[in-house]
Amino acid sequence: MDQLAPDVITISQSRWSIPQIEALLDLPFSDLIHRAQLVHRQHHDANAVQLSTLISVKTGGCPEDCGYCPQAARYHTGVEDQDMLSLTEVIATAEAAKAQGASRFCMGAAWRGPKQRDIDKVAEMISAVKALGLETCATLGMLKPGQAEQLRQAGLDYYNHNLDTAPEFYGEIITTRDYQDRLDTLEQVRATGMHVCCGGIVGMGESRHARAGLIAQLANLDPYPESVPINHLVQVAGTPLHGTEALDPLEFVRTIAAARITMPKAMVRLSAGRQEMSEAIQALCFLAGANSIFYGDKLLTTGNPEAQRDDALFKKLGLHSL
Ligand code: SAM
Ligand code: DTB
Ligand code: SF4
Repeated sequence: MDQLAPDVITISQSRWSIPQIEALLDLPFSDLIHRAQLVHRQHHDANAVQLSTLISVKTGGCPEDCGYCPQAARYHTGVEDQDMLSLTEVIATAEAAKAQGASRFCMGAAWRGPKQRDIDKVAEMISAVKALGLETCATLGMLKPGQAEQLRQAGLDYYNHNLDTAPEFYGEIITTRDYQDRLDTLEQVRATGMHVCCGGIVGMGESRHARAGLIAQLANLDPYPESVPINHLVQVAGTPLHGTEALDPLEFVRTIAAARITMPKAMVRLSAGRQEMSEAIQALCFLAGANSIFYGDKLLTTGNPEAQRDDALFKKLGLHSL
């Protein structure tokens, strides 16, 4: 039997220790999913999943050394560099995404951080996308003082900046910016009143303890992020993490459940890695509390399931889109 009674589970907790999260991850699978469902149904429509479309507004040539990333200039991954897209191209893609059913549009750029002229251009994109009635998100790297406020004023609803992994494992993956830099950017975003989108990547060779450490970091942000993307590493040839031993897919599902339980009101996003995942595992992720996906056949540079495939999956599972 589950050690904790259901009424204890539904009381929200403001701080989570790593051992508490490890205890969640260690639960029998059915108990963990049951607890995640209890929390999920208390705060969300269990059969609704938000559709978010991604666009890479500036691709490749990034000076950073994130070991998972196909866009880092120092790795030879075959990703073609692309200067910033025009406003017209972004609007056309956002209109198409909306017509296809997306309600959220996320603009990503392969920068360490934006320069002032970049902010000016992205601000125009944000305003135009917002004017289409889409929820807006941007992920542009580290922000300097004042930049988050300019983005907010342009109409940005969420800024995405991931912690990626636990502090103890972080140095194995990235050396060109540290954990505190990421926390500082998140703090700047929070200070403007914008929503925070912050998550991480699993399947990078980290331990279960490190996955618990990532979830603890996210859940203990005060307040915890409104949006939590959980990415499964997409292994790209040429990156240092290519060839990492595959993670048991059920371990990914457990991580989603832990995110749901510890951050009850957040949108938990089943993010990168769906193309390599079976429908059954995706269904378990929804059961574990994921309530958003990237929709459309491309993430930033890698593939994502075709929209028609996702439509068929939603039909099979009786899910409706938000
Ligand atoms: N350059 C900016 C930055 O890193 O802050 C924004 C764009 S970056 C591509 C956004 C996020 O995508 C990263 O923080 C990482 O979590 C995720 N990501 C990048 N490559 C990935 C991969 N191969 N598999 C899974 N997630 C990945
Ligand atoms: C996030 O957490 N995942 C998205 C979004 N935020 C920007 C990016 C996934 C990128 C996967 C690798 C690629 O396509 O380049
Ligand atoms: Fe650059 Fe972002 Fe990729 Fe890191 S994740 S290499 S910062 S594009």
